[in-house]
Amino acid sequence: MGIINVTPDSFSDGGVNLHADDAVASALRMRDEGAAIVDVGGESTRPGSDAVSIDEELRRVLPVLERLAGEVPVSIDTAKADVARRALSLGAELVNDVTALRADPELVEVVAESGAYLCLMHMRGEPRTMQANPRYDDVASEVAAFLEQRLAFAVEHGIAEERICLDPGIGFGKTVEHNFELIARLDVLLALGRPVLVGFSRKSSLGRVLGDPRATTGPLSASLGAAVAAYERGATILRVHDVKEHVEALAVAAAVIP
Ligand code: 9MG
Repeated sequence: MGIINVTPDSFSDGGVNLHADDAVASALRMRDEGAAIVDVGGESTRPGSDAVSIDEELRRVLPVLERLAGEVPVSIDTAKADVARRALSLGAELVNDVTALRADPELVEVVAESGAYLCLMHMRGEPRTMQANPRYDDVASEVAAFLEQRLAFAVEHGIAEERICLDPGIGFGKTVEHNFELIARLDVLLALGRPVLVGFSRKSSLGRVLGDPRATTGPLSASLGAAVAAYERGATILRVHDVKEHVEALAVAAAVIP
């Protein structure tokens, strides 16, 4: 899954794809490099970020979605029912909701009625405050319990279980240690019986584990290491900025791992 942030303020690529022409070109390049789907989002979810209005989110993503329709499978990264509805009408196939259907009570119905795929992600707190001292007794079990409950909620509201994938939410209310433990113990999430999506690409925990305690991003080399580790432990979808390099690294890992 290639990342297209149509935002001015995402940490590692803020502004790069803010203009529709650039976002479309990036998405088509990612497709050509081997992305199975591109995840288009108009609201940054980086730690400390503020929410944007529906109108602003639509203004950012609609011109991109219009031009990608029929060109590449698209996921819409949003927690807002109105944005998801418009994206799905333009052909988006998956709704990537970092709030796991908790932010907008109408979103569950929009996804159910459309028959779209859905990604349910774990987040402790909200982006503005989530990195303020997150604590867990057992991070893997607590994240799994949350995702199990959100999966049940989605299915009860008419979303087919086969259409749902789960995501530990790397960096969303977690310390560096929590993030790496979640990958080490991915089996706890896989036990829920759904495909797991992992988004470690360029995240600050990578820079921090490499020795910079104030890092806000991580390098490509470290992103590749994390993606291969997640793949080895059973992740099905890797959400990444650098598609070509990840496709190559994962092709080699796949050649080793049957
Ligand atoms: C939008 N977004 C930013 N990071 C993400 C992650 O790790 N997973 C998913 N599903 N979405 C993310």
